[in-house]
Amino acid sequence: MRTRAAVAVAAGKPLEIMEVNLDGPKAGEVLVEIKATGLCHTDEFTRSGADPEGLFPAILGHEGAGVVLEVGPGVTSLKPGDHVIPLYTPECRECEYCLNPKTNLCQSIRTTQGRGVMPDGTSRFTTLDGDPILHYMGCSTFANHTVLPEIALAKVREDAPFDKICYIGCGVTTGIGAVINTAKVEIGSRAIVFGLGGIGLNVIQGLRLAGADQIVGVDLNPEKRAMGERFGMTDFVNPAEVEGDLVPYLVDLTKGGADYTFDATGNVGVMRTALECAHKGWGESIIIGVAPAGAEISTRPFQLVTGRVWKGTAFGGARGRTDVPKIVDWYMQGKIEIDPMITHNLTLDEINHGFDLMHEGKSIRAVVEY
Ligand code: NAD
Ligand code: AHE
Ligand code: ZN
Repeated sequence: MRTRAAVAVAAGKPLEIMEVNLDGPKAGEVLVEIKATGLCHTDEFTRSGADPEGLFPAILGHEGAGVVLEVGPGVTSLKPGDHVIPLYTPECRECEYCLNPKTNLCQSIRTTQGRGVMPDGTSRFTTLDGDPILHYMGCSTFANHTVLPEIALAKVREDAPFDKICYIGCGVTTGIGAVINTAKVEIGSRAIVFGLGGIGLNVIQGLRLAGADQIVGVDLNPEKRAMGERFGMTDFVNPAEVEGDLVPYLVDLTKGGADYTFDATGNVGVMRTALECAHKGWGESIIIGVAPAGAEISTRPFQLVTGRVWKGTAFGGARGRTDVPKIVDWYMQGKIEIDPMITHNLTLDEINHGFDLMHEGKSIRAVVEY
């Protein structure tokens, strides 16, 4: 079939909107009509060329929601008409990783996913001239139709709005999951969140859900303050307004250091600050941000010797087919909020403008509806 897509043709170039060919689903695969997709910073990270794993040409996008149109041979858990959220972290429930409760990083299709192809080693997308176009993070939600492995789709309730629940495909689950699954924050904790964007605000609402007493938000953009407070932030710090070193300032503000700190910036200098303002003896710092090619983190080992813990999290430690339907339920029950974070609704033709808004710090989540 033919479908419309935003194609990343080369690193650093704007996405090109074009008609592409899409082959039908092969064994174990599912054809999905994407109804809405969110623009996550990670898509921009790859488009810009900062991702060491970035491949071109590719159809980016990993945050979406849609409807199953057709299932390939052997697919048993889904049928046409089912509502689904694509999962860049699949859940096969059979691999060594899925069988270990300590991780959510299903590895059953990681190699082919990282090469931009389906598990059989081929791509379903081509240009109208027949040249291959690669998949991205196994999802390619910047196409109106896409093909995914069955194990990379969470079936969700049909009354949930696509233009909101698409965000659960990355940002919402990553932020809330980092608090609940990775940090396992206790009631009464003090926490610091660096970066109040599409991920950091969800960390804040996760901290509120977990019953944290103090939630400090740190961002260079003063306009992020209002949204942080809207979701439960108790203190705002703009590093540009702090005289002297930020670490002692934040340690003082949290009465000796935070129980939990979160990096949602992708800046390795911020990651160091986040570790060092965690409480001596027990503070844990969780890296969520994705850092550019070649970047490395550093600190004095003494920071760890004296009891601070450095951790990371992918997709908030969530097992997608199991956890994502539950997060959709939380949204529908009003336990978590999504709507105020979707600041812009765009068409596919406006997708590059969506990335401009992200750069300018004007959007939290821009959502493209097909
Ligand atoms: P975003 O651009 O919406 O937000 C980033 C925020 O950080 C902005 O508000 C910006 O003003 C702030 N910021 C930048 N530099 C700062 C600094 N030095 N100090 C304080 N604040 C600073 O991005 P996002 O969509 O929220 O994503 C955040 C990061 O998380 C990105 O690196 C993204 O790639 C990553 N990410 C990781 C996962 C995962 O599974 N680990 C999932 C999604 C996104
Ligand atoms: N390719 C990059 C790393 C990118 C990365 O860390 N991706 C996160 C998801 S970000 C979603 O917005 C992830 O889940 N990683 C696990 C994995 O297996 O890729 C690099 O630096 O090489
Ligand atoms: Zn993402």
